Amino acid sequence: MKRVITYGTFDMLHYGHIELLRRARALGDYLIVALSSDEFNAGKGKKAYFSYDDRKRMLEAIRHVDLVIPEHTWEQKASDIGLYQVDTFVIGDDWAGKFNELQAQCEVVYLARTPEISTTQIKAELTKAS
Ligand code: C2G
Repeated sequence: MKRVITYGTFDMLHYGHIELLRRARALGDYLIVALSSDEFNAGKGKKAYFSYDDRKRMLEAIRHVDLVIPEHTWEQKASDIGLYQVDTFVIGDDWAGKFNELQAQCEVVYLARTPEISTTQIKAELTKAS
């Protein structure tokens, strides 16, 4: 069984996220999503609209996703890869090159982001429309 992991906030889930998850899952047989906690998001300078629990519930409803675990720190990736026997680490290419050190443990894949959609853009357009 080929196990894949990816990390992110996945706030206000949109088709860009779904496309990432679909392609990530297609690289193996089992997809783990490490979901940024509300506290970790604060460290990323992000305040998610939906709580961790709500974001987790939405991800768990996606057929491409097999397991959701919390992302608490930047550093946990190396231990997660060992703990969950991960074969492939995947993330969008806005992070290209940032996690190459993980190549010592597993395959590292940067997938092209889906253009024209982001949570930031959605929030900005909703604010403008209101
Ligand atoms: N994404 C995408 N296309 C978009 C928007 C997002 O492919 N239009 C991808 C991102 O590249 C990322 C994933 O969807 O791989 C989740 O995006 P975010 O929730 O913005 O995650 P991010 O804040 O980048 O967190 O430790 C890594 C961080 O937790 C990544």
